[in-house]
Amino acid sequence: MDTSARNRSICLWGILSVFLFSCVQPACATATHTKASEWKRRNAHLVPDEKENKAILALDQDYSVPWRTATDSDGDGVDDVYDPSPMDWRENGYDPFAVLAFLSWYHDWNAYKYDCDALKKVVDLMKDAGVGMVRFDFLWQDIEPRPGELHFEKYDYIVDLLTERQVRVLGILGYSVSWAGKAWNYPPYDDETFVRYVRQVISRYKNKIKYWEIWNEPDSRTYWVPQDDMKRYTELLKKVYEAAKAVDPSCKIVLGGMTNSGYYAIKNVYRNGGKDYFDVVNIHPFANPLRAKAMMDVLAIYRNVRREMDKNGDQDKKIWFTEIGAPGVERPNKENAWWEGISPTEKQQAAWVTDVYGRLTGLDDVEKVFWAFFRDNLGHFKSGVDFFGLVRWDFTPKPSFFAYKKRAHAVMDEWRPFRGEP
Ligand SMILES: [Ca+2]
Ligand SMILES: [Ca+2]
Repeated sequence: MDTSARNRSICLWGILSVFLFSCVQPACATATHTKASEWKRRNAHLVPDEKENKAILALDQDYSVPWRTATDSDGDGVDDVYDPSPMDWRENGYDPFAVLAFLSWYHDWNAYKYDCDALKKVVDLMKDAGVGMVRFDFLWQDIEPRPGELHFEKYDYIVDLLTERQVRVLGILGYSVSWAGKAWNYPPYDDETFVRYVRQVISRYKNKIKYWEIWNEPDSRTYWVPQDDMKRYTELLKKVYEAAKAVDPSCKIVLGGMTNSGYYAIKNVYRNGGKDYFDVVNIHPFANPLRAKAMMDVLAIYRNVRREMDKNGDQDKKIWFTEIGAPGVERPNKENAWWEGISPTEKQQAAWVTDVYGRLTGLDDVEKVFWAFFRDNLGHFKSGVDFFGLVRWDFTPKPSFFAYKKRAHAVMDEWRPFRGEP
C-alpha cells in the first residue's frame, strides 16, 4: 500500500469511526439479524422435503445421543431454532471443516494399520482440530470379499467411534472387488453386483451416515479404466442413485471427486444425462502453494465447474472440495518432492491451509472443504505425497494442524450463537 493510499484510508477510518460510534447499538442488532438470516440461507437446502422428512421420521430414534439438550432435541449441536432439520441429528448445518483420512486402510499395500487405540487417538486429534466431517473408503473388497459374504466389523467400529464424537462421515463407495471386475480400477462386469453392495452398506449405516460418494476420481485413468467421457460412470451412477434413495430417501449422493480437469468430466456427466442422479458436485483442485497464482488456479477450476452447473440448471446444488492439499516436509529435497516439484516446508503448508480455508469458506456455494489428508503416510506413495498430513506419521501435529484449528474455531465461533453453543 503506498503512502497516499494509507493517508486516504486513515482519513476514511476517521469518518467511519464517527459513523460507527454514533450508531453502535443498531449496527450490532443488524449484524446479529444479518448473521441469523445468513445461517438460514446457508442451510436452506438442508431443510428436508416431504420424502426426506418421512424417511427421517422412520429412522430408528434410539441414537443413544448423550449430548442432547432441551433446546437441541436431536443433539447435533445446533439449536432447534436454527436447525435446518431439528429431528435429524445427522444434519448439523454449515460446517465446512472436513478432512480425508485413510481410517479403513489395513492391507498389505499400505502402511496404515489402525488398531482401536490408534483410531481413538487420530479421531481425538480430529476433534481437537475442529474437523466436522471425515471422508474415507468403504471398500467393496473389504466388505464383500466373496459374493454374498459380508464383513462390517471394522466399519461398524470406525463409524460408531466417529458418531459418538459427533464427527460426520462421507463414505466413498468403490472400487471393484477382485471377483466383480477386471481389476480394482475397472467398473464392475455386472452393475447389479455393485448396486447390491451399495444397498447393503447404506441400509446398514442409514441412521449414522447421510452422504455417500460414488467412486473416487472417475475421470482419472488411475481410478477408472478405460476413460470413455464418463459414459460408463454415468450409467452406474444412475443405478446407484435410484437404489440409494430407495434404501434411504434422506441420503445425499455426492458425485465422485473429479480431478483438476474435472470441468470436462462434469460437462460429460450432464451430456450423458446424469443431472438428476447426484445431489452434490465434488472436485479435487490441487495447486502448488509455492506458486504465486496457486489460489487463482483453484478459483479458476471452481468457476469453470460452477459455470457448467449453472448452464445445466443446477444453480442450487452445492460444491464440495473433497480433496485439496499439499505436502509439508521438514527438509525439502529431491526425494520428498511431489508431482508439482519441490515440496513446501511445514510452515509453507500451514500458510496454504490458512489461505485455502480463508478464501474458500467465503464462497456461498462451497459447502465443505476436505483437507487431504489428515495424517502423513509412511513410504506408501514414496514421494512428497506421503507428507500431506496435518499431523505427522507419529501423530505429532504440524504447524498446518494449528493453522487448520485456528481457522476452524474462528469460523465456527461466528456461528456459535446460532448453533445453541455457549
Ligand atoms: Ca439440533
Ligand atoms: Ca439437525
